[in-house]
Amino acid sequence: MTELKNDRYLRALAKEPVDVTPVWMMRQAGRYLPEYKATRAEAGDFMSLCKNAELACEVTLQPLRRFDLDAAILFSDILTIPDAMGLGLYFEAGEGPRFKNPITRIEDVKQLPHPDPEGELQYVMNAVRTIRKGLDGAVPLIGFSGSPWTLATYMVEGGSSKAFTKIKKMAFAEPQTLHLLLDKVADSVISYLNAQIKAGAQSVMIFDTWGGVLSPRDYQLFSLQYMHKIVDGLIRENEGRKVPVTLFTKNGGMWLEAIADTGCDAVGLDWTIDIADAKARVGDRVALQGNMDPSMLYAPAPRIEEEVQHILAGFGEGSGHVFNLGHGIHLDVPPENAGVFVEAVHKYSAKYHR
Ligand code: 1CP
Repeated sequence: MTELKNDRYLRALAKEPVDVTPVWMMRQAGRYLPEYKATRAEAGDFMSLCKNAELACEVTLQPLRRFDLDAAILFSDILTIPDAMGLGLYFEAGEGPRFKNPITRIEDVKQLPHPDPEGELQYVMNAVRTIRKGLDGAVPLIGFSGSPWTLATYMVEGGSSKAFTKIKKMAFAEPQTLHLLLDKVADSVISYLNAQIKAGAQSVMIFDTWGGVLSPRDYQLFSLQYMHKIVDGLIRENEGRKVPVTLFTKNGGMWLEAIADTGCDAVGLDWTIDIADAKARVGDRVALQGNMDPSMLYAPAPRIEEEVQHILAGFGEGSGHVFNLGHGIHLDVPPENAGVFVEAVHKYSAKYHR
């Protein structure tokens, strides 16, 4: 076990003092980087890249070579679990992810297997182990999963969706089918994330990208309840250190108190909430991650710096803030602008940590 050379990210999640605010970017490895496109071309397609531990490690490290980031995130995807359950993940050019065998009936749900993290999903654990070696203690490694609700949207819709009609029909017309699915997926997420932790992930994040399309009552019932179950089932300490868990619900700003009540360590914020309000509501209980609009990276450098300073001022003095974008970086953002963003966070945050 190597000592971490930079543990700001873990310290901020534990609300321990830091010298500057730590920063990383959702989707920091990806198509906005020319070196990513080159490695992906070498791998062939996206899933082959995920399944090749050396290349997955390479693309994980690429953004860290360019920018002074305070955390690395496993290069993989949230759809690995449904793929391992036999749904047949594939990518249609320009169309995003698709499943050959979507879930339509309760019988489909009943026969879903519980994937073995060191079996069908071993390629993910191998990537975690290889990345930990490659990082050599430079910064912590974040593992991740989709939330059961978000994974279920892809499993039932058969791919990306805008209106979520199939899964909402299931939720409201046949709720027992959906609850059985969510419960099975939650169990698989627990063993998947615990395996990532045992393989070397030093923190985990749950992406609930589509929780915000639900009504408040249905969010609690179909999304938050199952994230709560996951939080309760996770390994919370490893290698002599806390393993913090961050929950991110896109468009979940209305529900911060309920999210914090799950016992998670941090809540991820998108840009539709003011971080000062978020801190006033839950900042004594959890750390906050966020929350610059990713489209701000299209702006000239002074505008990016101004926005970073505004968000830093909103959070104010002290630890408990991990700076990030409010969602994934866009694929046509100039990489230099991401550099301006990361540097600005470190430069302008020192005064809040004296
Ligand atoms: O190279 C390519 O063209 C494939 C694009 C791509 C990439 C780079 C996909 C397909 N997944 C990923 C990697 C990925 N996905 C990471 C690791 C990269 C990093 O952060 O450095 C992570 C954390 C994810 C998580 C993910 N996948 C989410 C949750 C986060 C979010 O952005 O909301 C979701 C919803 C997915 C599904 C998915 N996989 C890929 C795409 C294009 C999508 C989104 C489809 C949709 O919008 O419905």
